[in-house]
Amino acid sequence: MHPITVTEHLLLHQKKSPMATGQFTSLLNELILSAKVISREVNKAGLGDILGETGEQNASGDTVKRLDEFAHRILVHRMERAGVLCAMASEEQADVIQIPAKFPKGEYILVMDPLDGSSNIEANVSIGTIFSIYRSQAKDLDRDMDLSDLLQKGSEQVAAGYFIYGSSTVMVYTTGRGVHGFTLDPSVGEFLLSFSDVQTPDQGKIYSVNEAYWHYWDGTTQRVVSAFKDPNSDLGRLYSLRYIGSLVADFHRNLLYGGVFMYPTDYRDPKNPKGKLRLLFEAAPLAKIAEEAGGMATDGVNRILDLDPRELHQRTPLFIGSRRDVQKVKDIYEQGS
Ligand code: AHM
Ligand code: MG
Repeated sequence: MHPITVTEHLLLHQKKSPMATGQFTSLLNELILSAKVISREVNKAGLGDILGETGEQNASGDTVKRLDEFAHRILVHRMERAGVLCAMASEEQADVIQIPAKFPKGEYILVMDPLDGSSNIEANVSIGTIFSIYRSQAKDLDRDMDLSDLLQKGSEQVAAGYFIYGSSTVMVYTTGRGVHGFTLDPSVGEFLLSFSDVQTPDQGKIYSVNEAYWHYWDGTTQRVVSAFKDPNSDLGRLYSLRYIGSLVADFHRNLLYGGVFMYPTDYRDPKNPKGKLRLLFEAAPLAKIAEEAGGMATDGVNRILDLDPRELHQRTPLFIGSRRDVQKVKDIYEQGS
């Protein structure tokens, strides 16, 4: 059987949408090309001097690895020329990224984490690019975009997805019509459809959390995590702990096998008073994918996609995955301490 390429898949979907102008398909095609370049660099990273730290810190204060910087630069370089965006934001840059006046603009906004999980680069652990696409609310696209143009609720996302650079390179995306996954065939340089309309199991068998932070959590959060290892819990099954420490990889495994990923508030840790993960760059795009696959995502109380961002680099607690598992988390937070 002839495998469907991601380009064919995008074109088929474009035809089904009366709103489609082709701009959106071009946007995804440019992202795919950027990801292929990043994938190539990640695969050969051990060979050159590209590995290692730049010595600088990114907008969130993390030490920047060289590949993070490379991924950020390649994405900005390609996407600003694509003629489909009016602004971008990257986890690697503090402010809104404007499209230079010499390039044509389009109606879309790209929000991205160019290389998530970068602390794992040296150990050959899977890392990834997360992306999120919004439509600009501004009437006049010729002006520079303000922060307020970018601070949209996750529910406004037109599309979201990620690329994983692991044992193979995988792309997962949704435009609100199912979650579809593609695997890069390096021999032909094409992403080929490996699953369409993925639905995550309603209840999983995996919980994923950095349990070393136990003493940074309040009693309610400790009870949340305990629920997944309590043989007498009403969840009714034995869970396994799996934690890679690379969000895209942890999320992807749980999406396919079922389970819950948790990065709670560790309010006694002055470094990360609201947890570590960023609402716009990490939580919102994965929340859109989780919901589209039949799962859920919450900050413990509120639906992630309903949160109103106030800052570009805002952090949020995140509980995401199978519906029944995330509901259990919410129930415990609702009961309180
Ligand atoms: P990064 O964007 O700087 O790579 O940080 C995000 C990563 C996630 O991939 C992962 O889930 C988390 O940090 C792990 O954090 P911790 O080491 O505190 O468990
Ligand atoms: Mg990240």
